[in-house]
Amino acid sequence: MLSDAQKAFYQDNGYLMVEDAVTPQQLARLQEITYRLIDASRDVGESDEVYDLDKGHSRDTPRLTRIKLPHKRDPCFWEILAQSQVTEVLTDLLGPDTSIITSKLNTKAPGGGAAVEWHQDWAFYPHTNDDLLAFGLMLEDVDEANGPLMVIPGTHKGPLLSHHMNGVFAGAIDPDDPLFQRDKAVTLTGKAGSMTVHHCRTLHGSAPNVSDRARLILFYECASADAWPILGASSYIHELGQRRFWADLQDRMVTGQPCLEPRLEQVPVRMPLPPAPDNSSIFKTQESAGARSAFS
Ligand SMILES: O=C(O)CCC(=O)C(=O)O
Repeated sequence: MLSDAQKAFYQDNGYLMVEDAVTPQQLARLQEITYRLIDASRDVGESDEVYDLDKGHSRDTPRLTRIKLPHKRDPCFWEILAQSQVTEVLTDLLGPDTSIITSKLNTKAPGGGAAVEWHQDWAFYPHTNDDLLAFGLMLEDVDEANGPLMVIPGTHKGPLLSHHMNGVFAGAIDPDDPLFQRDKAVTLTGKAGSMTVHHCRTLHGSAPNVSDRARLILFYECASADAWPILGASSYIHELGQRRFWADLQDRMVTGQPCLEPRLEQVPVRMPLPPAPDNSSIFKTQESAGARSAFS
């Protein structure tokens, strides 16, 4: 699927835009399921295991920050990752054996949908090596106004910035960090069906949605099978115990086989501890830890 030039661009810059990552039929199906899920949130009064509600959510006006783990909500979300052109992009960049860490459908509502403060995904879940990436499949057009993803090229090869604030892991950098070169930011806009790719160490964030259209991006975060998680991140997997961990790992394999020999690389790690008062999502982590906003 990816040309050598695209692979080299990703290796050099730590991000990539892939146009027409899904077919029009696949896109239409994903949109239909997504709008059905959003509609079903009308009956939900507080955030739960499926929905993260945004301020102002009501039966009449559903406002969500996120649908959690979409690949567990409908088989179509799994098929797009495991049996489509998206799968080819995954194996082109991470090799034949890959697993999913998590998925989320960030649904920035029109007129204010929350910003995501600048961060490196790696700070949330360090592994034995950094062959991890995130896909962001655009389910509607993304432009400058509806809160596009922004990345700082090349930061995947740089240091891990501090994500601690007020003595806890805040899931965001300090906007005044001298290592934060905001003037280098690239904004990733595109047509529905386009997909962003960013490396787990690439610094990224996104502004609030100031348009009158929803910003729907389906994120899949994946790892090479030889990247093993380091204990201490805020993941359910650490609670599973050995037998359930193994069963869960089989379910999370997207392509190929689990790898029992972790590849240990010299990577910068700082454990995301102690946790923020509410670490149930990135939005809650950043808010409850008192992360300073780069967007206000
Ligand atoms: O929704 C976005 O714009 C960014 C999401 C993100 O970076 C995250 O959830 O880790």
